[in-house]
Amino acid sequence: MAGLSPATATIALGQLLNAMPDYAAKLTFANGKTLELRGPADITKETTEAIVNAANSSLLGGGGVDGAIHRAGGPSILQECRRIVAKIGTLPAGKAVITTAGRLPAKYVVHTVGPIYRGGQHEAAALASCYRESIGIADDHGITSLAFPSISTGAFGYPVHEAAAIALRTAVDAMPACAHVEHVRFVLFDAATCKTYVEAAEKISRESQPNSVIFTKGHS
Ligand code: AR6
Repeated sequence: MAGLSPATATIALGQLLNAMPDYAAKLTFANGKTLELRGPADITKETTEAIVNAANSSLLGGGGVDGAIHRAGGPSILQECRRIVAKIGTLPAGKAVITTAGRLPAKYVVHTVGPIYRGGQHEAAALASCYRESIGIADDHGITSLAFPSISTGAFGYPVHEAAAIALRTAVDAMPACAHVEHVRFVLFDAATCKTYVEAAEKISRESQPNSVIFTKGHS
């Protein structure tokens, strides 16, 4: 920006940043619904109406994204989780429950339990169920936008490329039937995970019916 005054250069830079998409990639469906991939990013900062927590069966918190959500959201989330466990017991892998979101920008937290990876035979169905049940419970609550982390690919050891294909395929298949959910976002904590999800999304768009979905690449 040689030759520009500092003020003009600042405005030009601001305009450039505004014009840059904040997603890494996006799938836009013929019905106008969208599935967006963001990263590297922190799901506790998300402004979608609901965020999803990769919890464990106790629902009492833990490390990873679970720890971050409870720390940022404050104690009211844990109190609600305790009430749920008192009522229904521990939560099996593949199931989901919902609480309010305490101090988080989101209004709700959907808590789901991913499978622990043990070789892949039985875990794929449980992982798909996490996404289906989370989208279902969000839709039942009239939620229009929902953000997921990459469930099971941290402490629970699921290989990211396998998990990404299951996560995206399940979300893409579940969204059309939703009365309320219109925007699903994957908020991916590290660049490598984000890249793997972008590749999986591009593959889904390549394999879809012509004109049913548009794949857009954002920042890289
Ligand atoms: N925002 C988005 N993603 C995050 C964040 C964040 N703030 N923090 C971590 N991740 P994990 P799991 C990513 O281990 O594999 C807990 O202790 C992380 O980099 O959080 O389902 C629970 O209590 C990874 O890509 O969840 C359970 O016991 C992804 O989130 C167990 O871990 C999932 O990593 C669940 O394990």
